[in-house]
Amino acid sequence: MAADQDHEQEQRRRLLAVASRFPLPNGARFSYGTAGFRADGATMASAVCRAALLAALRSVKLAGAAVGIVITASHNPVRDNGVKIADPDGGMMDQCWEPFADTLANAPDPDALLQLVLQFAKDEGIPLGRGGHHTAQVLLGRDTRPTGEYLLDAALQGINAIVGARAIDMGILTTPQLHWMVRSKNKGIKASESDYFTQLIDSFRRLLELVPKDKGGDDLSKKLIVDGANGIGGVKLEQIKAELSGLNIIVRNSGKEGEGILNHMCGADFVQKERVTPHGFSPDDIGVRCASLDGDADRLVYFHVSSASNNSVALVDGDKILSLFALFIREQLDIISDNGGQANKPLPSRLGIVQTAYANGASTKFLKSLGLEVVFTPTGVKYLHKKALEYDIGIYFEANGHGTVLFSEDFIAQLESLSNELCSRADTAQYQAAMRLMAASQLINQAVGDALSGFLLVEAILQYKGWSFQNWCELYSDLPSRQLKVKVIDRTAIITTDAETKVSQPSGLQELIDMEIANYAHGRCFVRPSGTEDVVRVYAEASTQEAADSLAKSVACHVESLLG
Ligand code: NG1
Ligand code: ZN
Repeated sequence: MAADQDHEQEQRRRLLAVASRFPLPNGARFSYGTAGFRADGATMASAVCRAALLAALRSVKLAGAAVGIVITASHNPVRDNGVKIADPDGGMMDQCWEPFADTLANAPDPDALLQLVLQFAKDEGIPLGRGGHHTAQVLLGRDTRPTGEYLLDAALQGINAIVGARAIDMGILTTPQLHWMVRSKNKGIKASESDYFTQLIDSFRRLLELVPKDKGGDDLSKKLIVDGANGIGGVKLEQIKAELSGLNIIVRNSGKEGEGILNHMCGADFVQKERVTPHGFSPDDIGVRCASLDGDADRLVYFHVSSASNNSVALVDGDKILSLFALFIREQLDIISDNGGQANKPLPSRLGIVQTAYANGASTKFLKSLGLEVVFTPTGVKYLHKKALEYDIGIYFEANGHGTVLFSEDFIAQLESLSNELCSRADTAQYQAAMRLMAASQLINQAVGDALSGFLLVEAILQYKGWSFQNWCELYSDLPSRQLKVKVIDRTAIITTDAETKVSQPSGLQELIDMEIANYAHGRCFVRPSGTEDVVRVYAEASTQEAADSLAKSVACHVESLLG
């Protein structure tokens, strides 16, 4: 009893102490958006400390399951930083805790913070102040930003503010590595960085072993130049590339001293938005397949340097990566169910494709033409991921290159039992298709979009199909599109419905958008408030680039005059 009281006192003391060590900067206001908290790195210590404290609370609530903290601002400039929390399954923190994340991050003084935590713990039934054994564990990862180390310290202090919580620093990692580690740890499987690499290298090798003998390709088809955005992805790729048999990988913007600035004129976000070659690429690279990662390696796009006279690129974005994955998986499922005269037990194979309104209309049309089920969610990985989990195999991608393929446990179990049944007939097409799906499920990150595992799956599929970059590009032609940002006084004045494709407020805006769309052949346009920047985004598509530009511009003018 006395010991309990001591622990309770100790708990209060620690919360007050940490809150006074990391006060909310004057005038700051944090909001836990689609990417967690983001701001100038130098102003983030209190938000990072409190997010880490929240992660520890979440771990206590979930009976000590490992929870993750990633310190990164992804594709944003090097001076920015951010923090997000990973749930025990490796996915994003459950949205129902986001409002409290905001309240906690904005607590004005130590006493307010203490009261908020105590009240929240009471409401949520979180047993605080139990000493003696580890009641919570939080895994920490950070990217290569210069503010990373100082924010790591703030995070460690936030975790240690919860009695019984243990912080485990996993070091400098890609965002998907940390999510993978959290998931693996809670599944009771090996969760170190070398386990992650071994899984990638082994499953990639197995996929290559299953490439039909008449496919594969020549030396050029095995060459890949990777733009590492001067971030952590390039560093990790350098560590494993020699072990990726069957590929000749050259890393540029690798993050080495002197090579350039993180995400500056390079990386997946730059290439996808600007459609030009990243820093370090030139017409000498014409004809070679190139890929760009973002600063924390959870986004991936491909490109070809397309012209010697200007720096334009032929882009393969997340939609086309998704389309390649969908084709491959559909093909393997068809091979398995095509019993070739023999009775095969059908696999439960509800295959679902999840996109957002930013997906190019041509990709959606292509996927539907394959007879696939395509559904839409609002922008933000947490929505896409959740939807994809509803299927036996769910494939989701944002156009910007964030996405993955999720295999349900039930599906994997049935796949395993099918391959056991078929193993005496290892030369059959069915067995090999089952093995390909199994290897793909081990290669592609099941926790979150992962540029490293994503590009390895792309490379394996291109070799399996014997396809060039050009063959892949020609799956369909993107409709010309334009994205604009509009600065408004209050972006929350825009409320959307139908997976963000329609505006419900302010009234009258949707009618104006519809009127503009009616002026363009194949016109499509929507607006939504960004979840990560203080802007309203406008997206338009039409049959020509001029038309897409002009549609986006007219709609942006309406937004500006109503809300600007
Ligand atoms: P916002 O700022 O809400 O549009 C952006 C991206 C998202 C997602 C998040 C998280 C676009 C149009 N939006 O969100 O897809 O990646 O950042 O980083 O690309
Ligand atoms: Zn990222």
